[in-house]
Amino acid sequence: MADTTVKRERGSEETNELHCEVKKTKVDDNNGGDGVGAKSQNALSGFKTSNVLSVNAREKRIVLHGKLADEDAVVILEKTPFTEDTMDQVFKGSTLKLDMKNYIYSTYQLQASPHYNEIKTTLVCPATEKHISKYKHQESFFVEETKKDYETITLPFIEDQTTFSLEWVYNILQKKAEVERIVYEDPDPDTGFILLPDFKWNQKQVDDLYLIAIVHRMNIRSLRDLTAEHLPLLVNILQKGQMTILERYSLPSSKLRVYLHYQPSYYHLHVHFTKLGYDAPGCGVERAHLLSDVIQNLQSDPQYYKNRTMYFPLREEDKLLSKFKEAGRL
Ligand code: M7G
Repeated sequence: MADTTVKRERGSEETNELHCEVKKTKVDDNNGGDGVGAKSQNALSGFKTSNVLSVNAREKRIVLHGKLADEDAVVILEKTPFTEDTMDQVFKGSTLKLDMKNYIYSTYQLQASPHYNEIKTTLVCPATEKHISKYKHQESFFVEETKKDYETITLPFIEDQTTFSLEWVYNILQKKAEVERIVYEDPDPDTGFILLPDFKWNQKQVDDLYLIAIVHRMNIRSLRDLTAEHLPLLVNILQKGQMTILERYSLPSSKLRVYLHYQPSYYHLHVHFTKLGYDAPGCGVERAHLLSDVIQNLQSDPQYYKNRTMYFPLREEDKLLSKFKEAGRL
């Protein structure tokens, strides 16, 4: 059987860490650096839940909105996937309570040692209205965005600074945060990028591998800004990203889904690398554009993404949806 466990080498949000003590809440002793990973007092013990933003029984995830030291905060709690190499330990060090037995069938409650019961916890604090809305379960609506709609509705909306702050992206590019998590960097100012684990991935197993490549070039907001001029950058990300993931995680390109989101949440060009077979949030056809397709489209038409009509879902509280409605486009 394939070993899907990541051999760990090392393991921020756009938040004000001084107020909310974000870094110290992580409890992974392998991570090191900057207090990240250090075991510490539970900074979340003072968290007061105001409401549940979403709950997903299948993905074993709950997202809460509440207050932490008088600041609005969003907390995401997620049970993590099993790792094969810990199974022996899980059986050895646990107690077993029988629920029912019938013929050859029996069900139990296995109580493993706390170490094997870690809950991946993400804290956004202080959380803005946008964060609270992002994590809230909402109805979605498909939008058709023509070239003209982009110029008259979407672009002014992006330029109005009403989108999410890019502070966390700049922190990564300027080596102010997550430095020890960088998996690969090509420093070239035109074609270079930083590849690192997405904060949705705990890096303990490749089954749910999720990395992002953030480009060094500034001012490429999204797919819409791409022209044939950017082909060397895109090809570089695809090739070096795939090569690095093969070397580091033994995952060949035939097992990788490499794509861009449109619309993204953060308007600084970045590419998602997820494992094929892992149902990563946002990998569906309504939002994900395969990087290989993007490259081919730009090779056949240098202005492809400038001119075409794009389709994507927006959620009922998205400000961009209101703009489309105000313009009579929905
Ligand atoms: P997106 O397509 O702009 O938006 O992707 P989405 O979040 O709606 O998918 C941004 C990606 O960056 C997502 O996959 C996020 O999980 C990831 N991400 C967001 N933040 C704030 C961080 C961070 O601080 N560090 C890392 N490593 N990843 C992040």
